[in-house]
Amino acid sequence: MRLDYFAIHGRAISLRMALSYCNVEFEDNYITFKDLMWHKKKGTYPSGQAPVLHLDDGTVLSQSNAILRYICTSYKGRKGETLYPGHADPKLSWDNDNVIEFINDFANNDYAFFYRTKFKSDEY
Ligand SMILES: N[C@@H](CCC(=O)N[C@@H](CS)C(=O)NCC(=O)O)C(=O)O
Repeated sequence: MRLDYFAIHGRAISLRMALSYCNVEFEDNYITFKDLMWHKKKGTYPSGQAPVLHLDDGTVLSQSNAILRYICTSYKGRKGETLYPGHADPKLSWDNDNVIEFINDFANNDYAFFYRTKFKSDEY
């Protein structure tokens, strides 16, 4: 499994944390802005955006929150606990989605501003 994203926390920190917490081995592949533009041009990333998770069977997943749900549905946590139970526990799933949406609001409103002021685009 390989995760493609910049060498920043951004939209990949939750994925890196979830994969680590679930003891899933993955390659943390740091890409550059130029790499992203290449993938965009070639159409190799489903939404033309990063992060992207490459599964061992060749499937390429995009959209950070959808990837997070995929990880938390597919794997158990360190203590063997279910992280995203879906229909089995709608309230716990809502609890998780509530946090995800909160972070999403932050990501949509503040990440771009923060990273644009911190880095030039080709330094990502
Ligand atoms: N909704 C997407 C947004 C992803 C996104 O905007 N990624 C940025 C990097 S942080 C990107 O790839 N930007 C290039 C573009 O949208 O053309 C997600 O959560 O994965």
